[in-house]
Order: sequence, then structure tokens, then C-alpha cells
Amino acid sequence: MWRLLWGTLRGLPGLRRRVATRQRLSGRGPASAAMERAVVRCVPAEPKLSVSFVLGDGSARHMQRDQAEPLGRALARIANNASKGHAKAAKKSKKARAEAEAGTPLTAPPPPAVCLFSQDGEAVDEDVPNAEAWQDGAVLQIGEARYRVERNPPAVTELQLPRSLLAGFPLCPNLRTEFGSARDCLFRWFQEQKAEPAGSASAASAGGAGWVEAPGGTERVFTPSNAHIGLRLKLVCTPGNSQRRYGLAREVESSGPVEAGPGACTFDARHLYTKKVTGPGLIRTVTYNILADIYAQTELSRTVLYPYCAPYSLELDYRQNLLKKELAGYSADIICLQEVDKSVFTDSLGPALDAFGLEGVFKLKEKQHEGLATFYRRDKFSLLSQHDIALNQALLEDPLHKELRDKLAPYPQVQEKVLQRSSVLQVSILQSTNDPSRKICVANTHLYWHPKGGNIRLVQAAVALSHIRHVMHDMYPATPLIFCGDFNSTPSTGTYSFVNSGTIAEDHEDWGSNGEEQRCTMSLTHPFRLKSACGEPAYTNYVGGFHGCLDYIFIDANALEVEQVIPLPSHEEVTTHQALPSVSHPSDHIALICDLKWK
Ligand code: 4LC
Repeated sequence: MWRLLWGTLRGLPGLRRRVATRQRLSGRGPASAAMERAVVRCVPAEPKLSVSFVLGDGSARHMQRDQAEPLGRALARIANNASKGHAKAAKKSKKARAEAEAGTPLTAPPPPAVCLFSQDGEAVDEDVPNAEAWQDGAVLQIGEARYRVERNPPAVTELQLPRSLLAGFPLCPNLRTEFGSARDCLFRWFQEQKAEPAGSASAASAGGAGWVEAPGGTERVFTPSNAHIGLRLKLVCTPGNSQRRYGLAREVESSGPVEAGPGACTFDARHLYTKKVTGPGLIRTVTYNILADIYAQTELSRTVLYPYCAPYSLELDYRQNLLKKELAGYSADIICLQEVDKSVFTDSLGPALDAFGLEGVFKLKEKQHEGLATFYRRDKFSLLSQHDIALNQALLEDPLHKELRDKLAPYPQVQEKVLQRSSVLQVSILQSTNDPSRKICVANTHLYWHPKGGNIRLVQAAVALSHIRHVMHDMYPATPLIFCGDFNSTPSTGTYSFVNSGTIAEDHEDWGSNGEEQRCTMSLTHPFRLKSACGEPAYTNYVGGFHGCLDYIFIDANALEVEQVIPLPSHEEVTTHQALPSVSHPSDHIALICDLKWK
């Protein structure tokens, strides 16, 4: 588990004791005034507000009160609670314990006078409801102590570090904030002090001591170097917003030390071509099946599909380290991913790519834990609309596909198989921030995987293209299309030729490639002029038992042209560890990358 240090006052009930003891350790935000602060969290969606502050003895108080309750009742509760705090503190003293043992009753001090003053110095009337009374800038007085009320300041709601830290690989915290944004937070990275030999008992239990600032560690992303190997790291994050308002800092320590990274990775050479983000007019596009964790760590995967791959390098955290470095180094504008676990999107890749300037959207497959993700560079594009579908559901229900439904009706076995598949299509309309008249349609899909599923993939591709045609024709005419994905179709298949040429003959052999009783024969057409931007590489998937080109970036040849294709890793690089995935490559697929140009 993560070693969390709660610098914030917003602790969960079960962690309150830890909040109280850790509070004194944590740093304060730069906006902190001399006065202590009382943090008030009050949002319309919740019936209660919370008031949090630290008493003079260092113990934290965290109260939930009804928003509608009169202030006087909340103040009375605070007074009561504060005096209990003093009694508790007194109990710990030798004298108090002796008194207790002798049966002498403890006399609690009288509750302190508690009052709330508005910003202009007037005491707030005790009949005013809490939600109205606790305004930003008010002052809460408890006996002699005064607290400045901060209502809804930026707060860290989630801060995690990955389990595996590798030297040379970017470390991106999973950070979520409330009333603030990750981009406006302040960061300080610390490393364990190398005073004692690594692994010694005192080093392992080095509480707040033994941390020194990591050189250059003031950014959201920190890349540990070889000098950090064997050391744990700590991040202190002060939440902020765009108005430079800051909340209470929160800390997180890594669960383990930084470890040595692998030597050269398959993407190192590719990164030499993609050091910089492309200029205006160019769109660097990536498609990549990243191998879902739910598939990578099955018995079948370890023993049959990827027996050549070291088990530790099939682990999620290890692969995520490689993947984040690989994707960050492509400086892409658009990234279409397949086999993205839901949790990978929300807790790992989403936060990491956010730190690298990319915004993402996710589409989950029905009854599955993985799906598609499309990321776009935030300063180049904004998301105008999304038109995602499940291919089976659209075929079944959407009037758009009536003709295809009718064509399939004579082949109930094929129809049934198509309807059983959970493949989805993600369609995102992006608008150029530089030239708002320029829009692009980015589609992303992952078709059925079975080697003998050629006919199923043909129907899936037809549904996808009809849907895209509908979205573009009806809502975004004359918008160029970029259609990415794992099509599970080699260049010799009917699906590839259908997408590439716009037609498929009813006697194409793929209509009967699957051993159904009835061979389904139908002709299909689509209106796009699509070309594979990266051509037909020898393979984009390389496992022990199979290699072939299954992934493509199809582009609208009328509106876009290919400026450059980033070379794929050499055959030697791919086969250094026999096949993929490996210690130096996180997936069984290879990313396709190209720079596209508006015509
Ligand atoms: C997987 C696989 C499928 C592309 N491909 C071919 N055979 C395959 C066998 C397995 C992919 C294959 O990795 N998955 C089953 O579900 C997942 C995963 C999803 O993509 C899984 C679940 C549990 C454990 C492991 C994985 C294949 C071989 N030759 C081909 C030719 C064409 C298309 C596909 C294949 C063509 N044209």
C-alpha cells in the first residue's frame, strides 16, 4: 500500500488520528497567512459542510455539520469539542494518570468562548445557516486562538505514486484535486538521505527525517536518475488553482526504492525522430494496442502466448513505466490506444499524459474491463463532440444500419457472432485551436481478434464506416477523417481491402473463411478515400506464434497527406528477447506513428 501522509485536513474518519499526528510535519502553502486556518468545504451537492482546523495542542478537528443548521449550534459543538481535546491532552500527563488511578475525577476546563466574525469584523448572527455563515475570509475565534476561514480552497483528493520506480523513466503521480487543477499545483520531490546503508532498519523506518530535496525536483513529473537507485522518493504537493490560491499540502512516499531500468528500449531510436512537438499544420498521430493488464497476466499469457517474457516485465507497473516514457517521447498530437484497462486510463495513463499536455477520452467495452482511449494535445485541439458506439448494439438498433441488417438476415449464425462481440468504436471531433475552421474526425477501434473471424471483422468495419459517414455527413461535412485501430486484419484480408478500396466483392474469400455452414456473401461499399498512412509494415504484432500487420492509421487521402512515417524498431530490436512483449517493450504490438499534413 502507499505510504500516505495526510498534510490535508480533509482526512477520512478512519485516518483522523494520523491526520492529527502528521499535521505538524507537513509544509504549508505559500499563501498561508500568520493566522492558522480553518478549512471549510461546502458544495451544493452535499447536505453537510465540513469545518477543519488544528487546535493549539496540535490535534486536528474535522466536523461535519448540516448546511441548513443555525451557526450557533455548530459553534456550541466546536466549543464542546475543543474542551474535550484539552481533557484528552491532559489525560496523557503523569499527573493526570496518577489522578485517574487514585480515582480523582478529572475536572475538564470550561468550554472556550467560540465566535465567528465576518470579513468586516462583525460577529456573525447565530441564526444564520452554516452554508451562509462560513464565508471565505471570516475569522473563527476559539478562546484566544483565531483561525482564518478558507472556504473551498484547492485541495488534493488523491495522490499516489506507482509501486515500481525505474531510473531513467518519468515518474508521474496520480493526482486529483478539488477546487484546483493539477497544472497549478506546486511540487517538491525528496529523496532518502544516503547516510546509512540501504535496507538498514533505521533507513526503512526513516519517518519525516532523512529526506533531502531532489535536485531539480520541482515539477509534476520527476525522472529519477541512476544516482537514485536504492533510494525511496517522497513528493510534497501543494494544491493550487489558476488564481494562485493554494491549499494544504499533501505528501506521499514511494513504497519501495528506485530500481535500475532496462538498458536500451525499442522506442529509444524512434524518440530521436520525435523530440519536438510538430509545428502548426502538422498532426503527429499514434495508434497502439498497449496490451491490457487483464490479458497480460493470465495463466494463458504467461505460459502459452508470452512464455519468453520475464514475468516481472509482464507486471502492470513495470509496463506502465515503459509505456509512459514511450508515449511521452513521441510528442504526439493524437494518440489512439486499444486494450486500455479502465483503471489504467483513470489512475495511470490519464494522469501521466495529462502532465505531458494531452487530454483523453475513454470508451469501455460492454461487460469488459478494457476499452479504447483517444488522447489529443490540449494546446492544439479542443474536443467538439463524441459519437462513440458499440458495434453490435448499433448494428442491432440503429436505423442507419437497416440495409446491412437486411443483408445479414439470411445468415443467422454470422449475425449472432457479430452481435456477441463487444467491439466498440470511438469517434471524436476535434477542432484546431490555431485555426478553428479546421476540424478533424478521429475514429479509433479494435476489431474482433480471432484468426478465422474475417467475416465478422468485415461486418464490424462496415458498421464503423457507416456510423462515421453518418456523423460526418450530417454534422461535420468536409471534415478529414483519421481512422486508427487494431483491425486484426493483415493487408491480404478482405477487411483491409474493403477499408482501403471502399468496396468488397460478394465472392471475396473472407466471406467464407470461418467454417460456418452457410457462406455469407454480400457486397459492401463506403464513400471514403482511405489510405494506410504508415503503409503495410511487415508486422505491428510480434508474438512467439504469430507476427503480422494488424494495426493501421487510415487517413482521408483527399484532405491529408503523410509528411513522415517514424520508422518501426528494427527486426533485431524486436527479436532481441525473442518476441514481444519484453523487458524493453511493454506490449505485443508496436506503435504506428506518422506526421500528417493538412492538404
Ligand atoms: C490474442 C489475444 C484474444 C491477433 N491474434 C491472433 N491470434 C490471437 C490469439 C490471442 C490475439 C490473437 O491477445 N487476445 C483473446 O482475448 C484476449 C486478447 C485480446 O486481444 C486475451 C484474453 C486472455 C488471455 C490472453 C488474451 C491471430 C493470429 N493470426 C491472426 C491473423 C489475423 C488476425 C488475428 C490473428 C488476420 N488477418
